[in-house]
Amino acid sequence: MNKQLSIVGVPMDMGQMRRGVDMGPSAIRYAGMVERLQELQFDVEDLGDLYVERSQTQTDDSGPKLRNLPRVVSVCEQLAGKVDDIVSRKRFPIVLGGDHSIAIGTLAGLSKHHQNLGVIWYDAHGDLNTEETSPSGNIHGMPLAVSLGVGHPLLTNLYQDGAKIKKENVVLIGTRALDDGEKEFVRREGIKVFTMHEIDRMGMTAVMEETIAHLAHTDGVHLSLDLDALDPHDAPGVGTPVIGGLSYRESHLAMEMLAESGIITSAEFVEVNPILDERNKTADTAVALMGSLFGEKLK
Ligand code: 6HN
Ligand code: MN
Ligand code: MN
Ligand code: MN
Repeated sequence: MNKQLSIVGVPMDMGQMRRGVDMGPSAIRYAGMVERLQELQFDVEDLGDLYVERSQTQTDDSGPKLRNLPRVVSVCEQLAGKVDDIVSRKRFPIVLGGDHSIAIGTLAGLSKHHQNLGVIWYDAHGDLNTEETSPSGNIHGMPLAVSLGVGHPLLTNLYQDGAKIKKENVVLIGTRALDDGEKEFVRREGIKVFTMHEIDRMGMTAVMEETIAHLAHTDGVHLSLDLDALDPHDAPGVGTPVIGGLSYRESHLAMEMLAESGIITSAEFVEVNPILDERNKTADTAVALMGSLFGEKLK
């Protein structure tokens, strides 16, 4: 694994309606992220946070179907450039959210360096909505569709024109709250999905073995980890919690298997909202999972 890590925080809360998720990067750092990774002998560079406008004082001018579109676009452009630069310097990017809309920027930046990027979408949700199918108008429910080239042109053509990833290179894990339009998307495109049902039936070990095999032909794998994939018991500080989620131990097992596989080349941890949290539990969980992803148990 690349031992040179670069962290970038994105205090973004405009992809959804609950304030506080902009404080996610601070909460994750406060939970001891940098020290944890340094103990594992990584060279850690913290690039701080991107500048994101405060949303509370601004009115949304883009209509309810794509809330805060211009501002989401500008932050994601900025993030894409930052991620592109990190990878150009041969370092491993770790992006801290912020809401999940930022994945549009992360994947756009990564796509400059990968023709065949694999993506693991570890999330209760599919994030496969478009402005037509979205029940909320919140862009954090759209980043995976956008990265596959489906959505508003300002989003799909961000940083580089068109799709950033291919449908056969995507695996969803922990899914349990798909909207009707998202179910249709998954069926139409034949996307690989391990719902909670499959995880219950197969067990996380088999799910991760299949995931790793499914992505074996790619030229890098990005882990997009939405903390709401976990059960709200272990990750209460998220804006869109869904009961019946992955356990703390299952999630560690998943991260440990990814560490053993050595396939992960970038990661993001999103949707931590300290305002909704219980004593920074969700940020603590994020940092603990990073420990496993970066090989704590292999030491
Ligand atoms: N997330 N599917 C719902 C929507 O509004 O589109 C929820 C999206 C949640 C997004 O948690 O990153
Ligand atoms: Mn998400
Ligand atoms: Mn989610
Ligand atoms: Mn529990």
